Amino acid sequence: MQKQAAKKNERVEEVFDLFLKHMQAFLKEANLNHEEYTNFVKWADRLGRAGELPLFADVFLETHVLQAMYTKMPGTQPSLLGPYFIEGSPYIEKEPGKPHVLTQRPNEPGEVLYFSGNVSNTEGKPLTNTKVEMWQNDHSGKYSAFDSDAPRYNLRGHFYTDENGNFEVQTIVPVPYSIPTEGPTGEFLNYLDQHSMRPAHLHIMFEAEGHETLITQVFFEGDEWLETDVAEGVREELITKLKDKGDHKEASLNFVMRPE
Ligand code: MBD
Ligand code: FE
Repeated sequence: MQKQAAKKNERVEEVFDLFLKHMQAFLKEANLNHEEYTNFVKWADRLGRAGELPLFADVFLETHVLQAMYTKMPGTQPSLLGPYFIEGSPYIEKEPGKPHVLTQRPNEPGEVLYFSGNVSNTEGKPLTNTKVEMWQNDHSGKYSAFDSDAPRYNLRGHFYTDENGNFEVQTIVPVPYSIPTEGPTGEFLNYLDQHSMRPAHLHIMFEAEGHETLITQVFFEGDEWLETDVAEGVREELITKLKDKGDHKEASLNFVMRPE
């Protein structure tokens, strides 16, 4: 018996036709030979088997998808979701008058950071009760649930903006991140003679009723990798200052969401 065919998808057909059209022009220009094609297929197979396809796609392609979609739109520029977001982060309660404390180990290594911001929309209205989801690496440069053995939701969590659209969270200062260099993605970086670093960043995602979900990142002035981020995720308006307050650092940034 024949297998039931999957339903035709017009969008897949449209995009694949376009892909082929541009692929033909690209192949002509690149002058690709069959051996190079075979090398590519073998490398892509290693990439998938190593579980690095999401990493590779998010490092080398995602920024171009975002820039094609968003560069001319009002509101805060999105940045990369990246390969290290996981669902189900804990809700972070807070004590009255104090900031939220991002999930962390009892003596989480690193410099204490108080990060605050305001969320409004492109019409200037403050967005109360907006879900703020955050994740970041730890002081050793690792992400929980991936390359670290910290608890699954370490330095991950969510909370909501207050009645004025404000939030404040206590966390640690993230550090520059090297993407894995041992696998097929690292092999590819070597071919390009490119470093593997991303500047230190906070991942942050906002969800508000009636608004487009905003997935973005926050970067810090003076980071040595801002100009050469391997994943090209930096946007000027996402860079803020890390202020030295003696026993801790402070930073803030405001965010603007687009109504749906
Ligand atoms: C990261 O930490 C990241 O944020 C992205 C986009 C890609 C690789 C590693
Ligand atoms: Fe990241």
